[in-house]
Amino acid sequence: MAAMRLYHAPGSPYARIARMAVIELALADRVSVEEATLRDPASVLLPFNPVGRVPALVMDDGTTITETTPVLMMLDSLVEPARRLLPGPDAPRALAAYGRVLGMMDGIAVWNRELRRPEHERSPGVIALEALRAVRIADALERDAAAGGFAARDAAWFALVALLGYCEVRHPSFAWRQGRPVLSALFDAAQARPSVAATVPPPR
Ligand SMILES: N[C@@H](CCC(=O)N[C@@H](CS)C(=O)NCC(=O)O)C(=O)O
Repeated sequence: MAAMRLYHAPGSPYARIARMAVIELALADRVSVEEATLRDPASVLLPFNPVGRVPALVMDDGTTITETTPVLMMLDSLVEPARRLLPGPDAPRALAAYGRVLGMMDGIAVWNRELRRPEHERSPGVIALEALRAVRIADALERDAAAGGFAARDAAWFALVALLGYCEVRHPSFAWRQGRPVLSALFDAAQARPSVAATVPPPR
């Protein structure tokens, strides 16, 4: 029986990285993946995780690890070093790529949250700032990928696929494919990978 529980929400790009990691690291017999509601006072998550966000990894003793990177660190620790997904300090470029993708994910999350507000509550300034940030980072990622980045199937690659997958179906306000053929091709090719195919988010 699985001793650990990974809480997720089907639309969360952060939780999707952890869900793909469970599949990639072949941890399904040790980590059960369970759905939690978000922004819900009755969420199954809250007794373990006052933050109320996903991903959250509940260990068998109740210790709950939150935030994508610490969750990945724990999942990685369950397999032998050669199979781990998170880049270490000995791979600064991969680490930089991972950080860059997470930074863009944070910005897209802010932009998307703003768009979900009633129109009269939206901040045009926040939307403009995040739209500009997204374009800037996506252009840099396009250049990174064109220069040979994202060749390994590491945390940076899975984070990139989760980010683009989120934009594709849940944040269509951002025309991320436009002018970015390398990222588009990378994303399209990624869909055949079982961990990617099994975790596609629902449309919003
Ligand atoms: N910095 C966090 C971000 C996680 C996050 O924002 N998750 C969202 C879903 S995409 C969430 O759980 N939101 C619920 C809330 O804000 O209450 C991480 O690295 O995991």
